[in-house]
Amino acid sequence: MMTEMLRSSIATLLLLMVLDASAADGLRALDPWIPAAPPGAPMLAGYMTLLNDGDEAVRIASARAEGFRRVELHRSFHEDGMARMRRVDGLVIEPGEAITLERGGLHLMLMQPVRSPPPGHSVRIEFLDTRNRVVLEVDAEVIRRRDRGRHGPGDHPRARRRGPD
Ligand SMILES: [Cu+2]
Repeated sequence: MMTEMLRSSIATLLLLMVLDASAADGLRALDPWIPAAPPGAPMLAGYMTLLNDGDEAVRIASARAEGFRRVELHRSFHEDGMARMRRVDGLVIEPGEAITLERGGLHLMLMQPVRSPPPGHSVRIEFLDTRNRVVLEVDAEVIRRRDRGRHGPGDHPRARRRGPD
C-alpha cells in the first residue's frame, strides 16, 4: 500500500527529474572523484562520467585543475602484460552520449601537484574546447579508494555547467 507521504515524495521526485532534464542541455559530469594518493605522489587520476545532454557534439581539447601544473587525458591499455597509458589528444562527446573516465580506461591525469590534496578536499577541474573556452567546471572530491564504496553514483552532484561565453 502506498502511503500519502510516499506518493507525494514520488511526485516531487518526478517533477525534479523533469526540471533537471529541461535545464540540462550541454555537458554534465556525473560522480566526479579523485582517488586519494600518498603525499608527494607525482600524479593523481580523475574519474567521472561526462554526459552530453545537448543537441550538439562537444569537443574537449584540454583540461586544467586547481593545484596541478598539468592535466592530460589518458587511456590505459595493456601491452606485453604491462599496464600502460598513453595521452589522448581530445574527446568528442556526441549528443546523448556518455563517456566514462574510469580506472583502467580513459581517465584524467592530474600531474605535478603544487600540494597533494588530502581526502575530503575538492579539486576544481575545468574542461576546455579547441578555442580554450571552458565548457565544463567540475568539483571532484578526493576520496580514499577504500571509502569509495560508501559513495554511490549521484552522491556528489557537484558538476556545474557553464554556457558559451
Ligand atoms: Cu594516466
